[in-house]
Amino acid sequence: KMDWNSYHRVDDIYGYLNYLADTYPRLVQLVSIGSSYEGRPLYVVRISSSSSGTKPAIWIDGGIHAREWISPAVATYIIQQLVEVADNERLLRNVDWYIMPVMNPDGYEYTHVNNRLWRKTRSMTGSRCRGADPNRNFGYEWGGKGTSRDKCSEIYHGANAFSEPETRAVSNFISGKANQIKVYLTLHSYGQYLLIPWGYAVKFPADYDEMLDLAKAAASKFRRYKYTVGNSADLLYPAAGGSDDWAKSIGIKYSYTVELADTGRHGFILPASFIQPVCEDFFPALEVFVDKVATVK
Ligand code: 0X9
Ligand code: ZN
Repeated sequence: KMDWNSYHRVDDIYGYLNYLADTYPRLVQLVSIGSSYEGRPLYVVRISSSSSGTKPAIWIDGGIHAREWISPAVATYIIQQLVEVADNERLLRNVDWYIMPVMNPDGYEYTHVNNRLWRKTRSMTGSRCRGADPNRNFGYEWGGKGTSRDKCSEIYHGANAFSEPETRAVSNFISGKANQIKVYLTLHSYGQYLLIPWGYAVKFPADYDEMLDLAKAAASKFRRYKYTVGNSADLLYPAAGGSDDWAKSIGIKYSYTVELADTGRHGFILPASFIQPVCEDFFPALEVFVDKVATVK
């Protein structure tokens, strides 16, 4: 039904999500939170071992940036592990999961069919250049440093905050569950970093030390790939309008951007042979987040 030896098209991934929802109806719900610019469904997988959504929850998204193919691959792997591996049941005992493997399905398809290195959404901008950078389009410090109003730029921030249907759908969904969601993880590539807000400037949230401790604990779980932990603007560059900053700004305490493998040898064009090792290396780190948010151990 699905494998982690190759990168998959959106239809394949969505087929797998539908299969899981059909096969494990008590555990898995497929929620369509909206439509992409080109009309594709925006799917969030809810994984919960209880029918009432009252447990603290962890959100994970992938595929914000179209060309970062390892990100949807890791997100679908996490879904598979949580749903189909009995040994991982303890990860569901005290936590609900919301996982959106492909936040930018139009861009992702475009990288498969037209341009492997496309990054943005595919919305019409009224110029010859399409798309906004979804990770500059969130409504916190929108339009600040590390963004561009040039529609042809890779970091075009969009016409306004949440101008893109994809970021709007995500923000509406998460806002409605802001009290339940305790951890926000957004999967990107590449660089092997766990990035802590703020990203819009080299500024540190008041609870930065707690965020750093948890990130370090997660990073200590990685065996194969070494991850660097620290402030996003400091380690990379200032970039405003990111999803991580927005999630943090609405009160989701543990909000991180994960830059998956590698460190640049292959970069965005990570060979498919890396999928399995990157997934297997990453998954155990989730335990650290579960233990942090679980009400009862
Ligand atoms: O620039 C980005 O959007 C992310 N790096 S990537 O190479 N995947 O494009 C980093 C985002 C870090 N978070 C914020 N700047 N808010
Ligand atoms: Zn990215």
